[in-house]
Amino acid sequence: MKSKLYTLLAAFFVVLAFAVVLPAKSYAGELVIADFDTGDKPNNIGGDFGGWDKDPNDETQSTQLSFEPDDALGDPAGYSIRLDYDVDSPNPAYNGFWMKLNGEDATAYNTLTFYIKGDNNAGFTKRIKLELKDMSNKPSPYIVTGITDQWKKITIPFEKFRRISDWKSMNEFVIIFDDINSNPKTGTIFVDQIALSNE
Ligand SMILES: [Ca+2]
Ligand SMILES: [Ca+2]
Repeated sequence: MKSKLYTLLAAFFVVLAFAVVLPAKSYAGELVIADFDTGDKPNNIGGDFGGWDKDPNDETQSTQLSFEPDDALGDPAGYSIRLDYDVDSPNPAYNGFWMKLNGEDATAYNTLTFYIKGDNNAGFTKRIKLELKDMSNKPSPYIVTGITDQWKKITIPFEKFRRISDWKSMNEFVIIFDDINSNPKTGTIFVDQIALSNE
């Protein structure tokens, strides 16, 4: 009788342990790098970010960054970032968005995720180039295609970023608009909820 009670108790604690441990584990499977929900810098891991331009003196091309009260996860108090790009220039043109990853250790994760959409009024490219860099600063490129005017989650396994050699210490996430991949050459793209996850 007594041993039956112990068995029941043991079973109860095993179930309890799973109930407590499993959700905690899946929660720890994601690191949000930037949700932009403060509507300000820095990102969630203390990293700076902004728009960049191949030639800041060339007024015919740029990416302007601003915060947009349109959150990818539907939070009414949240924000995304709005990138107004222009690679329509008589000169070679490329520009975009950069964000520091502050030496973050990514070895507990295997996937980069974020949300993206375009703006119908301004027009938008369906295709952008990304780069991820570790501290060696070698750009590891990836082309994102199929952007629409609705929020879409992009999921990229780490092995697509072939030139990253040290996932222990990440430096930078970059979005590039250029006069080859960007069509139309001026437009607006929204980005939100950049994260590392374990899928
Ligand atoms: Ca957000
Ligand atoms: Ca222009």
